[in-house]
Amino acid sequence: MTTFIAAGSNLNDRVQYLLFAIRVLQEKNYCITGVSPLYETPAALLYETAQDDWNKPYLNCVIQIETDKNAFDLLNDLKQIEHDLGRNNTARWAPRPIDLDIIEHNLEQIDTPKLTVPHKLCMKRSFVLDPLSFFKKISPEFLYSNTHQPMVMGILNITPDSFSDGGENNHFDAFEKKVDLWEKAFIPLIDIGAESSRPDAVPIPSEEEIKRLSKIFDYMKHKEKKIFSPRFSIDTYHVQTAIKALEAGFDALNDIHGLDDPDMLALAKEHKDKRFIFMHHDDITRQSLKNTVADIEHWVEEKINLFEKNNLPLNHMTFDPGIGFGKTACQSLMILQQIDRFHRFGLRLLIGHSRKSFMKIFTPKEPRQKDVETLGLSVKMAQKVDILRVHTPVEHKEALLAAAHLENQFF
Ligand code: A4P
Ligand code: MG
Repeated sequence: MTTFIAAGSNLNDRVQYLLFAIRVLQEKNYCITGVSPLYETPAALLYETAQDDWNKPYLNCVIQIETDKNAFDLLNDLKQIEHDLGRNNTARWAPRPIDLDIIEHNLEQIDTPKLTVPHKLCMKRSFVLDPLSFFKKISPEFLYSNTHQPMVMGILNITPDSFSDGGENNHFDAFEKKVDLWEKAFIPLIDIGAESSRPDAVPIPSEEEIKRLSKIFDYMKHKEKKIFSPRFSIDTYHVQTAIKALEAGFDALNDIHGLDDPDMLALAKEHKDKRFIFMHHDDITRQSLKNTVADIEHWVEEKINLFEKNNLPLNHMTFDPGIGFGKTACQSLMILQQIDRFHRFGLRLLIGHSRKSFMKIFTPKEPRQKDVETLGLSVKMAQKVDILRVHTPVEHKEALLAAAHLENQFF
């Protein structure tokens, strides 16, 4: 029976409490089948009781388990774990080392004084829905609420000619340091690319790409598997590189050629446990501006048909409209303006606007200097997309957490 548990902590070492809870669940013979990335969110508080020192940000995640136990036995176990981890302030919504709630249990409906499943408030709470959406399709009207917080994906380029970070991560040490830094800041996703995709970059063959990535592949194979470490995607359109990356332990593939290559599609069929980002990249610069989004919608529809025909789990497919790829600056801007038109597909939605040249519409700055503009757009886009792919993920996470306080929920 598949069950989802929402876990939250806003006291002391929040990661340790969450890890502890997962470990104890395992010891109690619950089979952990998935853990979402961590979301840092403002505390939702109650009007009557809220005190300043209760207003501490939470770390939340959703834990997917398989169990034969009924929901009441599970609830007893969760209460025991909360107690054992030192939860003693019984006031409602007081700060807590750990809170474990049953969100869904074998799709049962339970409504008793002791237990309500699905949890009665979960459909209102982005700190439950956002991590839950990592596993399940959630209807857009619930997901993209005022308090929705997208996942931030850090861009890590291993290229000597990268236009936006000047190849500074060319050295493996710098790579490791950055991953470590981002992990400590709870950046959930890291996208690693070894070929620059700027408009005038010289394409490289997969052999060269694999050579550039060889140390990273070793790193991925041998790195300690931690529950909350970031998920890694490989940014490549070369099948050979993608095969090696997935074998090495990458969690996802980011294909700027939109899985057009039949071999790439076959790879997706082979790795149904992995995630795939498919980007729109057709040249539409000659199409009329007003049809921009409609053209891309049409392309997405065809892709969805193809994925369905190939039995690919749509929940694992992320759509990227490809800002700056085969588009004029105005077309790129228009996509951002009308991004919510893509919600109807129910696919996870990623935007990669960071440092891109369409910003010439409002700034003459060089790519590397456009981080403030990127962040400005990100904060405005945050409630409409699932993933923001950016060069400055730590600053993004901090800015988004601050902005989320303006939508803080006092019930
Ligand atoms: N109960 C009923 N249904 C359930 C269920 N599905 N799962 C009963 C777990 N328990 C359930 O819960 C109180 C009683 O609800 C239990 O004894 C059980 O019999 P609790 O977890 O002890 O108390 P609580 O957590 O204070 O209340 P509740 O209603 O669970 O509220 P929430 O939703 O857990 O709110 N802000 C952020 N950003 N992140 C958070 O995780 N959590 C809360 C607590 C407030 N603000 C937050 C967060
Ligand atoms: Mg609770």
